[in-house]
Amino acid sequence: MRNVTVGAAQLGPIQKADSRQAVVARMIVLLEEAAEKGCDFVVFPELALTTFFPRWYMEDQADVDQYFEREMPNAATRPLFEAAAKHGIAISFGYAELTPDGQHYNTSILTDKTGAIVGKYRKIHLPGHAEYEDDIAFQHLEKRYFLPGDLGFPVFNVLGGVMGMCICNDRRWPETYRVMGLQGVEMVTLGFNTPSTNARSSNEPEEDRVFHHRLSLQAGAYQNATWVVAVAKAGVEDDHPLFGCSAIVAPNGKIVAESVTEEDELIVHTCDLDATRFGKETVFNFAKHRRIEHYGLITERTGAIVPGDEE
Ligand code: CDT
Repeated sequence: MRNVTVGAAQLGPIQKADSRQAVVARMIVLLEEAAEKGCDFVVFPELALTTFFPRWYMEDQADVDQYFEREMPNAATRPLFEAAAKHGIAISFGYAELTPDGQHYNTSILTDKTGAIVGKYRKIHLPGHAEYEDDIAFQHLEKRYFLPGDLGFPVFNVLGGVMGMCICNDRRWPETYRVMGLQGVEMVTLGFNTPSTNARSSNEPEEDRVFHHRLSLQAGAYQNATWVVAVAKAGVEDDHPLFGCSAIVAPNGKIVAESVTEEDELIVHTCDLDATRFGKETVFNFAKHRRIEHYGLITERTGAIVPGDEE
């Protein structure tokens, strides 16, 4: 057995007015609870340090940049890194990254148990739109504020296993998991901010949105024989509801732990990384069964083209 006890540290809402220091204090409370419960690893949500600001249309770059971190750790987050190192807990969380050469990314980092950053991922599938749209219920401006990630889907040898990250909308794309699956990933962690309603249609119940969330995680886990740990920022942020349902999914695709509130909440599960072996050696033995000679379209083509409609 190669056990890693994971805490999925869901955060309740973060309002525009909340400071990073206040959020980090909440994260440390969850980390302390995780330490008491024996966690090796604690995962926090996407854009964990601020409200989900891509819902707000901004034209002034200074207004946008107030949500970005220029270095990590920094003054606001150092107490979290120190608390994690004190307890010997690895952490992962998402934040808006502004690089020294002025590039903006939706990023997550992974530390080892000493608090050293050993992995970084920049969100690749950016949902939403770049310009203000006046015919939808609320904005989702990730394409305005972030560049698509430029690091691919790397995996990292840490915590005695093979760890990978993705962020929110990435979880809906099978390519995300498969690229990491092809590197032997044993645990994929991700944070998400998912609105409870569809900005473009009032006909999609929250129940369906949660179903698609779970379906994506469970399929990704099963089809790649990996643990998946998905952590929400939940609750009502300045009148905008986000659903919870943070979940830990086993390599057989079954949910083994799930949050029950839309507040700060820790769910814990001891994940045996060796439980990935069965799937990786049987039905999803990639080396034995994949037929890459038939998969060319996956990387050659972005959108669907119906036969007969080619240029
Ligand atoms: N944060 C994020 O990626 N949220 C998206 C909402 C998409 S609606 C334009 C998600 O896939 O959950």
